[in-house]
Amino acid sequence: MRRPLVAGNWKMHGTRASVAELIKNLRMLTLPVGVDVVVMPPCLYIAQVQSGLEGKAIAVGAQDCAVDPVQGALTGEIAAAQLVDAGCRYVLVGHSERRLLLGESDAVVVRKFAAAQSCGLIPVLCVGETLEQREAGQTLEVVAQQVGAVVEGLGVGVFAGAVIAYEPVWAIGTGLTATPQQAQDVHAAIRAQLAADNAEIAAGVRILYGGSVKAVSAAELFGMPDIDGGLVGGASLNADEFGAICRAA
Ligand code: G2H
Repeated sequence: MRRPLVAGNWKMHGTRASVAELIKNLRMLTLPVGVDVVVMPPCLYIAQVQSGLEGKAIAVGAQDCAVDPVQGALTGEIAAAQLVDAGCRYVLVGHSERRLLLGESDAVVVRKFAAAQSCGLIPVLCVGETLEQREAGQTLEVVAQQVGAVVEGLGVGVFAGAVIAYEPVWAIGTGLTATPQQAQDVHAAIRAQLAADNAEIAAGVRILYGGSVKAVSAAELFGMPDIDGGLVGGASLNADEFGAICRAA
């Protein structure tokens, strides 16, 4: 009953020329019916991608937004309302690269989540543990804290229509993928955490897996009961590979 979603996070990759090439190749893809497909280019290229993909069933999203939803004096940031104006439908919040490399706290992530939703964007809340935390047996605790911060700050109701992406940090861009069972265990724990507050919202929220997803690993991951699609980084820069991942959802 949950509609699968596959999102391509292009991260800080691309030039106008390479983006044009990727758009051309994405346009040629045969995409599955019944699966939501999104690409998230660097902000500079959102307008190019939005117009380049016009008429194709691929939505555009952003990789981050400002804590304040509307435009104002916040040098270097981009407001959720501006992302909507540029044609975005989704936005990542709390990607681990921002949490770890830029020091983004749960409090900041909660504000970004709220800012996104207040403008009608679908927030994709990224959560996940580091290798040290997994080895210390803290995986479920860490993820519960990251999800819990949003529930405590905004209420469980905000997850109606929102998306969660579980991305173990040790699997991001490393070529290591969580086994389908490792991922399923965390996805089930997230859903159970939300169900403790609201069973209906928990049953409806889409939880994506991210971390070195490739065409070869996608079908098995997406076949798990609580995995509703993927957040794909490196592999989303190749249209054929991305298309194959979408078709596995
Ligand atoms: C995890 C993922 C996409 P990759 O960050 O967000 O990237 O698939 O390259 O591990």
